Amino acid sequence: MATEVTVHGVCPHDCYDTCGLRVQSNGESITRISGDPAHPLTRGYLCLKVNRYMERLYHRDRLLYPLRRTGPKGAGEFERVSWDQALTEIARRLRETLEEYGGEAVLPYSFAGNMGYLSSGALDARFFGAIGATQLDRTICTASGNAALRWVFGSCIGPDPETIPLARSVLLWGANPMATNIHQVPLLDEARRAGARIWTVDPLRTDTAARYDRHLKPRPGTDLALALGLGQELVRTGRYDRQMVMEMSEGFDRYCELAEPWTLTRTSEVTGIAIDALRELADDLAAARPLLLRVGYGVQRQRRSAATVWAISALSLLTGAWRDVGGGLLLSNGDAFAPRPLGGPQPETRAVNMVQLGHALCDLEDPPVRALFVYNSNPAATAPDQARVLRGLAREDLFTVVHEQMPTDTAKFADFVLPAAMAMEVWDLHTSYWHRYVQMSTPAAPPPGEAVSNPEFFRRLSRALGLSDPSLQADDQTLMREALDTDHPYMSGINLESLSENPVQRLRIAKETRPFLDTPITTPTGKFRLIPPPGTAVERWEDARDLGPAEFELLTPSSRETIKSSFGNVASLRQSHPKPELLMAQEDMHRLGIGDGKPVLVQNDRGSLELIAVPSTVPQPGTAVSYAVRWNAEAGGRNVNQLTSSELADFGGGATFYATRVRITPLGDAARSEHPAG
Ligand SMILES: Nc1nc2c(c(=O)[nH]1)N[C@H]1C(S)=C(S)[C@@H](COP(=O)(O)OP(=O)(O)OC[C@H]3O[C@@H](n4cnc5c(=O)[nH]c(N)nc54)[C@H](O)[C@@H]3O)O[C@H]1N2
Ligand SMILES: Nc1nc2c(c(=O)[nH]1)N[C@H]1C(S)=C(S)[C@@H](COP(=O)(O)OP(=O)(O)OC[C@H]3O[C@@H](n4cnc5c(=O)[nH]c(N)nc54)[C@H](O)[C@@H]3O)O[C@H]1N2
Ligand code: SF4
Ligand SMILES: [Mo]
Repeated sequence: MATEVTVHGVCPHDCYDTCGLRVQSNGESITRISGDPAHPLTRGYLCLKVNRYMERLYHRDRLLYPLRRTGPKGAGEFERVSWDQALTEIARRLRETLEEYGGEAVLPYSFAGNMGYLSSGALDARFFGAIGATQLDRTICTASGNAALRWVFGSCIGPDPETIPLARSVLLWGANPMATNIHQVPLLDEARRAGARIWTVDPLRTDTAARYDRHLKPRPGTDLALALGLGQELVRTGRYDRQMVMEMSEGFDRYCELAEPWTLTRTSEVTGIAIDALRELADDLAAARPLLLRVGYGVQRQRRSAATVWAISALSLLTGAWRDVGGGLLLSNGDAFAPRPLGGPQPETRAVNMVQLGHALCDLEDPPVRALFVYNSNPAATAPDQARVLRGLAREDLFTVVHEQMPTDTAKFADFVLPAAMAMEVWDLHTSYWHRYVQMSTPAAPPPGEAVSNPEFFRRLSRALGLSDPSLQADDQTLMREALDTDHPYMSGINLESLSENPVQRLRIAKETRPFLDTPITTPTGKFRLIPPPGTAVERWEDARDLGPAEFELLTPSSRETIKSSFGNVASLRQSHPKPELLMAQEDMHRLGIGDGKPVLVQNDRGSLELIAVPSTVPQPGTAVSYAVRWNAEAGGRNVNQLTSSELADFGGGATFYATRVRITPLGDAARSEHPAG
């Protein structure tokens, strides 16, 4: 007889909130997933997506058995094989590659599909380290912003989100918590009820911008000018924290030199924000306390990403925002956590920047990439410069292994697809890049079919290849113990025993601890850096080239219904937008003769894509929006990443997804005949 169990789970997806889950099962399969009310910040409720998790967990397309390719690459034609057959063949191909080309011909590709400690950067990293594979620089999301934070502050630490209700002025800068960080919304609302003014700085009229008090709409990619302009105004009027700037920082003179040209007039011209609004914001920055700069990753998917995050960080120093509990700058709390990394020592092999996967697959030599292992990621849909990525994945001489839960666009290109367990079916430990809780996730039921966890997949691969190092076979309990075996004071008393009793534990750091005032500044000199990160061209400003008549800035930010491509096949989340859409300002559609709901061709030098045009007040004229990212399979094998560039941002190697220019033209006679004047 099956027995009812309820366990504490953790949402594994790449999201600020890292929610606590309550997972019920009958011992054989999971029967219900809800929020765990015992989590102090995620408080027992879940987002739109994870409220539908049962639909994803036992989706009829969920991968249950190993598959071997039978058709041409990308056709998605497979036959079922046993794990033994799959592993024997994979090991044979891998040995051949290692003998003929060496370890660097093998490329792992993974990101944060599952953020658990055991699920990424653990036995996977040990395995690829053991065979001397090419390293992957995992840059696609936060690299430039985080590099800028580490440059200015020494680490990615911000105020505790539990202190947000204390703030009396909040800037949500390139962040859209209504979609991406839903558990922050009640904290912001609480601050507002207590009298806080909340600003949104976003080119788009997002739900977040609509909810709060003031909305500044910079032209995409001009936030560096905005931040320097505000800083210039604070310095010019003498309204800055002299002690923080003079005694705790270095490079104030250089900062002043760089900010000096950014008068409010010039700032207004470049950003498109009215001078009065700039002045009002500068006044708030100068006076309102506690002041929280809640920066989102949206500002750092532009060309001047790191310089922008540096300049916004400088505002946190000029204003002395860090002095107040509830104030400071919060982009990431990722470095507040100290579990021990599980990946082990890595050999000195070449590195590939994951943003440039297309280039790596199509162009690398000495050696070429001959074998690709994808897990926790779906690059055929999510990587930029997609045409090149797909060309690379289609290479007949590339051996591709994909460990997945779903038949993704990437899995379609695999030689072997291996079924992956879901988070509610495996042991794991989780931290968060936003809040300060460590959580243990307990499996509620076994994985269906022959699906296995990420650590188990890599144990099997290591055995198949005959690798003898015992650390490659470490079991889950050992890995969890190793991760928690740290003498970091924040982790004191957080161990397997205490987590088994209470699976949601706060780091041992008081909410009132002010980063960098009550804790050390960890830059090499122990001072904040007002000098910009090296190589960022702060002064070489090319004014944004004017847009041609059918030219647009294309933004492809996070959708409320998915996490990037994850959840893209959950039907109930798709109902309201069955086809990939392009949101445009009504006047742009009218000007170009584009009818509501009509197809348009969106193109640039990298690729093209058909989308359905929908009039919207979200974008301003000259900007168009398509939420990222839809499955390629929905639209003739392509999505918006046909249009995005693999150019790297200014520092830290990050992606530039939001620096995309496109031309938009109506498609089909129907659209044209409705607007003969178009
Ligand atoms: N529902 C949902 N939640 C998610 C995700 C998801 O896809 N869906 N993704 C997860 C992931 S992987 C991440 S990294 C986080 C990201 O979550 P956020 O940090 O919120 O970042 P983004 O969604 O990339 O962008 C936020 C906002 O930046 C704006 N933006 C774009 N360009 C500019 C610019 O030049 N200047 C300014 N000021 N703003 C700009 C966009 O219009 C967007 O509204 O969210 C996570 N949570
Ligand atoms: N145009 C555009 N493109 C973007 C962005 C954008 O804003 N605009 N954002 C970028 C950002 S911020 C990010 S972070 C990337 C994210 O891009 P990806 O890393 O590709 O993230 P997902 O699309 O969520 O795909 C994660 C995959 O991992 C699988 N998975 C989940 N859990 C497990 C597991 O335990 N084991 C295994 N083996 N697999 C698992 C899921 O089924 C899913 O297919 O996308 C980037 N792409
Ligand atoms: S996706 Fe984010 S908000 Fe939704 S349940 Fe997971 S962690 Fe929570
Ligand atoms: Mo991300």
